[in-house]
Amino acid sequence: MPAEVDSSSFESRRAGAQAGTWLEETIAAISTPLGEGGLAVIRLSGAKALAVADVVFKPRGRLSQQPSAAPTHTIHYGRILRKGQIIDEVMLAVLRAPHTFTREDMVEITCHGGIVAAKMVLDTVLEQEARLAEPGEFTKRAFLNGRIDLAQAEAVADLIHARTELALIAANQQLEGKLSQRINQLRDDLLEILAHVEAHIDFPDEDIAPDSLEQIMTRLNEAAEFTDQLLRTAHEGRLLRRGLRAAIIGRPNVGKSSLLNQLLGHERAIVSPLPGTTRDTIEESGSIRGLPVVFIGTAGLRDSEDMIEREGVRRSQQSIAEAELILHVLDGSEPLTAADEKHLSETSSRKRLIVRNKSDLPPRLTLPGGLNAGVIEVSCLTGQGIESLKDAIKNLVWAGEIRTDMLEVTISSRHQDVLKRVQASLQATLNGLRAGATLELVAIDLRIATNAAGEIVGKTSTEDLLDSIFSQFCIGK
Ligand SMILES: Nc1nc2c(ncn2[C@@H]2O[C@H](COP(=O)(O)OP(=O)(O)OP(=O)(O)O)[C@@H](O)[C@H]2O)c(=O)[nH]1
Ligand SMILES: [Mg+2]
Repeated sequence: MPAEVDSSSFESRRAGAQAGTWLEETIAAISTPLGEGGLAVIRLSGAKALAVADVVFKPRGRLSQQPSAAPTHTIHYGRILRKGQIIDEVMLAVLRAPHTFTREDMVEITCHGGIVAAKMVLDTVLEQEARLAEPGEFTKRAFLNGRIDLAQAEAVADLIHARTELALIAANQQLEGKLSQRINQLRDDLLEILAHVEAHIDFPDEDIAPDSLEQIMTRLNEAAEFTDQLLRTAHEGRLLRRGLRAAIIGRPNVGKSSLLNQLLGHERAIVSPLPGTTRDTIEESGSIRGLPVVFIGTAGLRDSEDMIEREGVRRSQQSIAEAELILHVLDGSEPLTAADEKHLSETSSRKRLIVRNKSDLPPRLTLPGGLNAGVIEVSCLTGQGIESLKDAIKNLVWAGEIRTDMLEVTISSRHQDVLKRVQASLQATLNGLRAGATLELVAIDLRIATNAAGEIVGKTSTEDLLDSIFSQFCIGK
C-alpha cells in the first residue's frame, strides 16, 4: 500500500473533476486477465457494493456471513446465484470504506478462472445496482477520493506494465510517493516565493529592497536547479517505461538471428546456414541487466532481385533508422567485405556496438583502422562473450552502476513536458526580475510555474488530462 498523501484538495478534486453523480455509482469489473486461469477476481466499488453482494451471494458454512453483516477485511465462502441457479463457488472479501483501494466500500469475489465463470459472475453483479467500470476507474476513484495523487496513480499503471525488475522497483518508488514528495516540495517553495513577491505588490510605494530581491533570485535559481535535476532523470524514466529499441543488423549469414536468440535466452528466430533465412523483422522484448530492451532482429542487408527479400531489406533499413541502439554483427571468420564497410560507415554516427561474431572459428576479419571502440567479440555458438556484450549494452545506455537509489525518481514523458514548462516559466520570472519588470508581471510567470508543478501530482488538473491518463489503464484496475 502506498503512503497516504495530503488530502487537503480532496473535496475540490471530487467537485472539480466530476460533474453529476459519477462517483455515487457502484462499479464492477473483472480485474484479472481474460482467459483460462486458476482463479479470477471480480471487483466492486461504491456505496452499494455490499448491498449488491448481499443479493448475489449465498454464504455457506458456519462462519460465513451476508456481506452487509460482515466485519471489514473478512473473507467468506459461498456461492453466486443468479435467479436461483448456481453460477460458481467463490470466496468473497468484504472491504469497508475508508481503508480500501478506492476509499469506498469494496467487494472482491474470487471465482473459478474460466472465461464463462468470471463473465457470468460479472453479469450477475451487473444485473443489480452496479455498472461496468471504465478503464482505470478504480484507480481514478482512489485519486479523486484523495488516497493517492496523480503521480502515484500513474505509478499503478507503470507497475502493471513493468517488464523488468528495475522497472518495477522504479514504479514502486513512485507509488510510494518519492516523486510526489519532491514535486510538493518544489511547489511549496514556489508558493512561498510567490507570497513574498505578492507582498511587495501590495505595498507599491516601497521598492523591493536589494537584499530581499537577491534572496528571491537565489531561491528561484535553486528551484530551477531542482527542476533540472528532476529533468535529468527523463532518459532513465523513458528507458524503464518504454524499453530501449535495439536493432540487430548486418550482412546475411553473419549470425544476427543467433545473436537475437542468445540475447533473449530462447530460440525465437530461425537460424540456418543459408544466407537470407530471415526475411522479415522480428521484434521481441527482453531484459538486459534489468533494463527492458526491445530487440529487433532484421533481414540480412544485401542487394536482391527477390521482391520479398527486397521488402525485408527495406524494413531492416527502417528499423535501423528508428532504433536507439544498433548492434552491428560481423562474421569474424571472414574478411571484411565492401558491403560491411558501407554499412559500417552508414551507422558511424549512431549509438552502436560492433559485434564480432563466430569467435570460435579462426579469425580472418580485419576491421578498418580507427574502429576499436565498441567492438565486442562473441560466439553465438558457444555463448562466449555474450555476458560482456550485455554489459556493454547496459553501459552505453545507463551511465555507471545501476543502484536502486537512482530509481527513486525516474520521470515519465508527461512529467518531462510539465517540468519543461515549469523551467521555462522560472526562467521568465528570473529574466523579469533582472530586467526590472513590474512585480505583477513577475508574479504571473511565477504563478504559471507553480500551477504547472501542481499538474504532476494532480493538484491542478483538467478532466482532459485525467481522461488521457486513466484511459491507458485496463478495465478492472
Ligand atoms: N561457428 C559459428 N557459427 C555460427 C555462429 N553464429 C552463427 N553461426 C552460424 O551461422 C549461420 C547463420 O546464422 P544466422 O543466425 O541464421 O545468421 P543471420 O545473420 O540471421 O542470417 P540471415 O537471416 O540469413 O541474414 C548458421 O549456420 C549459424 O549456426 C558462431 O558464433 N560460430
Ligand atoms: Mg537471420
